[in-house]
Amino acid sequence: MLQMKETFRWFGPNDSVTLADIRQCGCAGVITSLHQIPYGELWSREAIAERKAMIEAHGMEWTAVESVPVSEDIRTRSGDFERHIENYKETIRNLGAEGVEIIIYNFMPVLDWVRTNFAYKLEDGSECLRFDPVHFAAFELYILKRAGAEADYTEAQLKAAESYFQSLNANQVKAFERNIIDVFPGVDMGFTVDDIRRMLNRYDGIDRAQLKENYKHFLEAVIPVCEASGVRMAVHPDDPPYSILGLPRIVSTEEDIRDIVEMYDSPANGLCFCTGSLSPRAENDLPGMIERWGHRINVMHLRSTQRNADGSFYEARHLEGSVDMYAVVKAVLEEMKRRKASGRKDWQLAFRPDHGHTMLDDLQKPMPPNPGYTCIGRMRGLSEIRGLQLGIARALNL
Ligand code: DNO
Repeated sequence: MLQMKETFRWFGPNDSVTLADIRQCGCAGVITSLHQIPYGELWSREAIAERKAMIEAHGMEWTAVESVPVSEDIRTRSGDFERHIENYKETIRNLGAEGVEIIIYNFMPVLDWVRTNFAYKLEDGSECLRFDPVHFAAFELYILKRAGAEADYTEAQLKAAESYFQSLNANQVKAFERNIIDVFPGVDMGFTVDDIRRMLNRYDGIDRAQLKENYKHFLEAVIPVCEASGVRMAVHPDDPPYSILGLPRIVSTEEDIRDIVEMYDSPANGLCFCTGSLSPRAENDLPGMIERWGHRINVMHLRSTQRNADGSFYEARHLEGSVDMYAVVKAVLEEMKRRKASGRKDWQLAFRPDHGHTMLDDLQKPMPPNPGYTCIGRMRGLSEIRGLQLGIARALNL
């Protein structure tokens, strides 16, 4: 019977969710990174081997790296980008030599994923992550003070943003600011608003076409090294999947995916299919995208969002919300079946339940440094998807 490989994200030895916890959730592998190494620097073979041994000692495998971060120098093709690309290539070789075969990364300018609320209360008392364009407008207008930001919002949104911002006290403003500018997975960058302004300035003159050009250069440099090292790249979609801060975002739609696949034709140039990131955009037909681009998917993040009419969304339970998780899992199992039939060695796709709600005991704990990555909420999502895929595979004889 066909089943996806079950994994959990792990933020390394400092993560309060331990490898032993993850094993008890039933995972075969973890997805992790060497978060202690600064963006752009080299990962030595020794450091990789040490981390791998730690995971294997708990009876699991290191399924994929998330992420080997792409530095802002690489994305903007300025500063130290040539050295960073050489380091990236050497890191790929070292990962390949240690048998770690999948690298997740993103090409989002300046910020990684963005939410405006980390503790949005649901009707049952659990909490989830939420993005509200009105709150983001408040950040842009009153904290970042980005020139021209008004043009990205409607009159009604601007009004609502003003009253939202006025409703916050000084401590709330501070927390709100940190939530937006310093949520880089597994690492506290310590960025200030001025840092973000400086980073934004580096994108002067970089439009969509130029960012795609820079991305193409990156792929041309790293994909041949992947092919020679037995490593496959998996680009993570933009989250949310549209332009923010006036910056181009180029991994948001099916057209973007087609462009990326065509930029460099190789199985090593693949996708991390994140249903949660892609779903705030209603026209992203997720099962259809899996059907059409599944051959280039190298790993999956499974979660759902609930879209609202005002453009806001929150992270729904894994089997609820705007994502048809039944259709998604069915499409993935069918893709695995096609792969197996054609003799592909990488027929089995791995997924992690991306994010989970803060619920039960986790509500009593301090806000985790990695919002969305509580153990219990993710375990709930993993278990639900586990049951769903078992049911589909049995019923359809997959
Ligand atoms: C959010 C994550 C992303 C992802 C990176 C990949 O929870 O899915 O931060 O890890 O964008 O580079």
